[in-house]
Order: sequence, then C-alpha cells, then structure tokens
Amino acid sequence: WPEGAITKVLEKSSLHPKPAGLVLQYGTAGFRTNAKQLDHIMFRMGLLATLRSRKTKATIGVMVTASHNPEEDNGVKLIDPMGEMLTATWEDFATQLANTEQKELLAALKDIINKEAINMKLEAEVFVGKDTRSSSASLSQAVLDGVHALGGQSKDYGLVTTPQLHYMVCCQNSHGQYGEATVEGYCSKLSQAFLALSKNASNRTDDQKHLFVDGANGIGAPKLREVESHLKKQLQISIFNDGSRGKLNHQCGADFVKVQQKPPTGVEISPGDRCCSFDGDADRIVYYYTDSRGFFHLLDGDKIATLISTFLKELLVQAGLDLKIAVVQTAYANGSSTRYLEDTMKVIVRCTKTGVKHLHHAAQEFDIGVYFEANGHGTVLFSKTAEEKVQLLAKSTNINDERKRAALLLQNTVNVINQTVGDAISDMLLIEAILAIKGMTVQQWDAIYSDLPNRQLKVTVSDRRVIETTDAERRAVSPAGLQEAIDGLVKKYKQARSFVRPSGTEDVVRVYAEADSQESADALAHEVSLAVHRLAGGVGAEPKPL
Ligand code: G16
Repeated sequence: WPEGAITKVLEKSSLHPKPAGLVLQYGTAGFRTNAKQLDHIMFRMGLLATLRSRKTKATIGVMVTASHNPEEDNGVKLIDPMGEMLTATWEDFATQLANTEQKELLAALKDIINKEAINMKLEAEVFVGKDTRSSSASLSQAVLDGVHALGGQSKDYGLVTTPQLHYMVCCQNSHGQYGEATVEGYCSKLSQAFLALSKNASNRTDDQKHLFVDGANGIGAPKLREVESHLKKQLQISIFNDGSRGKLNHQCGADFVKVQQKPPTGVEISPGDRCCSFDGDADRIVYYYTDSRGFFHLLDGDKIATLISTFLKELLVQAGLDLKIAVVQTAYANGSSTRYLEDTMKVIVRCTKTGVKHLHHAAQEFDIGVYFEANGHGTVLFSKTAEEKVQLLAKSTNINDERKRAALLLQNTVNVINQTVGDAISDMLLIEAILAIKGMTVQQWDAIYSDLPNRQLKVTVSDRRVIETTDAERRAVSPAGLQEAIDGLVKKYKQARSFVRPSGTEDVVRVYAEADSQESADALAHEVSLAVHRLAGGVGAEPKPL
C-alpha cells in the first residue's frame, strides 16, 4: 500500500460513512438513486476506480450523473480504459464495496486487491466529471476523496457530458491517438469532421440548416454551445431548455419525449421544424417534428440506426469496400424497424439486453457495428481493420472519383463519431451531415418505414427483482405465471408483442407493448401492467386504463 494509505482510507471513509443496513445494486449504468443516499457510494467508487486504474495500468473515468432521472436523484458511471463501460466482473466488486458495512471496508478493499493481484505501488489516475445537478458538486468531491485516500492522481473535468468524459479517458489511454483529452480537443475533432462532411452537401437555405434542440435543462445545452462556435454557421441551432429556467428532465429531454410521445414543454416549434432532444447528461438523442395537422412524429434510436446504417452501406458499395455491417438493438426496438433492417436493407440484426454495455460488446463483433437503443442511446463502432481499410483507400491516388469521395466521406464519418459510447452531440452532427449530404428532409427520413404503434408504462412493485427475464429480456421466467399471462394477452391483438423487465435505473418495472393500432397497443400495455401488478407484488392501486 502507498505510505499512509490505510490510515487515510480509514480517516476519510469516516467522513463518508455508509448508512448501516443500506443496500444498493449496481444497475443498468452504475448506481443510481436519491442523491441523499450516495455520498459513501461516491467515496467508495473513487477507491474502486483507483484500484481499477492500478489493475489496468491505465486512466479510469468516474462520471457523477443520474442521466435521465429526476433532479433529486444522482448516480455514478465508471469508465474503463478504452472509454467503454466498466467490465462486468468489476461490477460485482463495485456492489460488494458499496454494500460493505463501515467497519469492514478495509477488509473488502484487501479482498479485491488479493483477488485481482493488484500492485498497490503502481501509479493510478482517475478522470472525474459531473452533470449539472445541485448534488453533483459534493458527490464528485467524495469521488476525489476516495481517489486521493488510496494515493491516486486525479483530473477533475468539472461539468462535462458523460460521453465527453468517456472520450477523454480513451484519448488519454490511446496517448492522443484518438484525440486530445480536452473539451476543446473534442469540439475541434468533431466539428472539423462535420465541416468536411458538410462540404458534400448541396447548397441549403438557412431554414434547412436550422435545428431546434431541447437540452433537457442539463449539461448538453452549454456543451452544445461550445461545439456550435466551431461550426461556421453550417448548422443553425436554437437551444431550448438550456437550464437557465426549467428543471432538469422535467417535462423535457429525450426520455420524456420518447416515453410520452409528445414534444417537450419549453420548445416553440412550428409544423415541419426539425427538432431533437438530449437527455440530462447528453448521451441520448431523439428527433421529432409535428406535421401540418399537428400530429407528432418521433424519430427514435431505431430510425437513427436505420438512417446511419443506410448511409454507411451506400458508402461501402460506392467505395468498393467489403466490410460486414450489423445493427444491434434491444427488445424495445420497434418491430417495423427490425423487419425493415433485415428484409429490405438485408443487414445483420442482433438483439441484446438493455444497457449500452451489452450493445457495445455485440457491436464489436463486426467490421462496422451500429448500435442504438430505441431510447436514443447509441453510436457506431469501426473495427481496427475497417478503419485501416478506409484510411488506406482515402489516401490512394489511383481510384476513380466516386470511390475517392466515398472513402473520404467514410473517413470523416469515423471522425465525427464518438465510438466510446452513445453521444447526443456527436450523433446529432452525424445525422445532420447525413441529411444534408442526402438532401433529405426529416419527413423523408421518417417515411423510410412506419413504426408500429407502441406504449411504454411503469409499474411499481414492492421488489422489482422478483421479475427475472431471459432471451434478451423478451421473456419473463419469474414470477410464475407472468409470461403465460403475457402470451395470452398478446394473442388477443394483431401484430402484437409485449415484454416486461425490471428497470436498472429507477425503482419500477417497465412494460412495453406494440400492436397494429394505438388503441390496441395502449390496451395491451394496460392489461400487461395489471398482470404485473397482480403477479409481481404491485404497490398501491391497480393501474388504470390509458
Ligand atoms: C441508462 C443506460 C441505457 C438504458 C437506460 C434505461 O441510460 O445507459 O442503456 O437504456 O438507462 O435503463 P433501465 O430501463 O434499466 O432503467 P441513461 O441515459 O439513463 O444513463
């Protein structure tokens, strides 16, 4: 152990005591609950990140955020060396450390050190970032206390989006190969690639360049302003819900828009205006517009994945590159999107459990893996071979103009994408570039396929862990009788599908249903909610019909 570390851990941990008996689970994206319960978790995740840094001999990231959750919640996301989410085996260590009672903390640390054979004499470095929640300042200080107690070095990036911190970690550990580990470096890499892509667009009016962005009253708004200053007016952005007035994620943001299927409050838009919403830490994005009859049209993660994979597939053909492309989705993907991707686009489609960590790993198995959750969380991964082939072709001098143009477009596409994790700003720049290059309106993009009507609901139960699932969360194996009940209900409707799963970020069970009409999707979602309430220990009154 570094000199004095044991005393320091004991001393500092007493300043961040664990409430006796409190048990928290590592969820879909780390720990997440009411901010008042998280001080000891943050200190301990500072300790854990320092151990992880010694183990991997690399910089590790800790982001203090509860993303789409309400303002009073907070949470922590841990970032591994290449900018990906913390590896699954260490999630167990995180849970152990989080739930160890105060007097056994040292023993729990020693246990991890022994199991992982960690050399405590090695240097350690942890990058820390936070979102705009009022609780984030003191909670990120608790993380830093944990890092310093174990003798680690830290760099506090302060207010950044989650994907920006993922990017910094990757830049640092790739020794600058991925980019410069600064916010300025991030802005200039992405905007240069966007500007290079935009040169391939035909002349557009100011109206066509105009995009309305709902910042969810979170960190995305100020960070988008920084990027915008590099865009040389190629994109004209009006930012709403920028945090100057409204409450974080309240009646706004990507999660609200996706689940409620309506525009956020605080955005003044006219029919046909192209709009998008970020979530609280800007790792998700969804697009939408209203038509002349006032109907709302949502372009969610599935539509984004379709647009991006169509663009990439066309470029691969034009460039004459033989690279295998796949799209990774979750059970929430609209049935129409899966059918379109498989039957019309003829791309490989994979389905994983919810959580970007699962999608990310599945996408790594292909030359080009496009992964998106329907909620707008996603990115594109290029294998090393794919990137090398693109680079080589972009440099070559003895190819025709069409191949050259396609190769350069692919090269700039790689550069505009944040491959470490879903990134609302980077995704937005890519989508805007694609629409401009293809001369496509948001309505034309929407018309690629029609979504099946769908509905998402939440049911509160006394312990959501009683619901266990299999087959990428598409079937429930417990409690007994629940899946049979769902199967029976689904049979009543046309083109219907439904599943339930415990949320890993909120204390609820999520219900998803789709069918051939909105009335049927709503009725099915309601009936499945009732089954969950009855069979899985529902709390309070039974769910009412919509
Ligand atoms: C996190 C995860 C996403 C997941 C979402 C909801 O998003 O990163 O992969 O889809 O939670 O998860 P659940 O349904 O388990 O609550 P975010 O944007 O909130 O960090």
